[in-house]
Amino acid sequence: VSDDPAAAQKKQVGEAAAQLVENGMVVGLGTGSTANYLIDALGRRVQEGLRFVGIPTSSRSEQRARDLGIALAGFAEHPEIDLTIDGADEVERGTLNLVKGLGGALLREKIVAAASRRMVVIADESKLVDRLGQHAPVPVEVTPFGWEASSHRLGQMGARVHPRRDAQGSFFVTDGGNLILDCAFGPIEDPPQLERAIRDIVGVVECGLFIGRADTVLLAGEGGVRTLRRGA
Ligand code: A5P
Repeated sequence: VSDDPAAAQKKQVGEAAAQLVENGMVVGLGTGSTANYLIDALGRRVQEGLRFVGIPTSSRSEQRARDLGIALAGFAEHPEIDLTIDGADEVERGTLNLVKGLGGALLREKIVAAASRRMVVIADESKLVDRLGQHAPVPVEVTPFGWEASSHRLGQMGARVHPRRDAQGSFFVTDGGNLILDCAFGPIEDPPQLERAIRDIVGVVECGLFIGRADTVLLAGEGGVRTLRRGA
């Protein structure tokens, strides 16, 4: 917590969101440092007797949840999810559209979000922006074959494109075996249109723009946790 100034807020909002889970629910478990606090708090609630099943959005979250004794399931048993709680890299004021995927899990995160009746996003105030793309690049997951062509096309659409690398300098490989191109577009005027245009590129598997998926954002700031609702 000490080397991340936002960590106390992430912890606070992760713990608040854990209270939304009720007995019998199927719950999508997000990825990232904020979601880790959620998973830890849910692990404690399981110790106290809460019964639910989790569908994790990454192998990291799966491991963490398993270690804490949280029951896990897949889409074969539960093709529909009651509630997903996940972090975000940027949240657009008003629309609650999101940029996600700086943690590398955007494909699974989007599949889980799409299967969910409700998506609650947990974030600290630094994530709230007037325009998506203000701080974060849009991560785009592409197949390894032909990634250079996908990158070229994204460049023609106005992005500065950086293939993501791991700490050793090799290409970062997602849970799905794909690559990520971090695409800096600057402030995005029309995120729904950009999402469609990116997804139209052959070789693109998914992109980190989440349009109309979050119903609610729990936002932690110095004054505590406040709730933002879409359109409000
Ligand atoms: C993971 O792929 C992302 O979508 C995360 O939700 C995002 O990076 C948030 O991470 P933090 O909670 O660590 O900021």
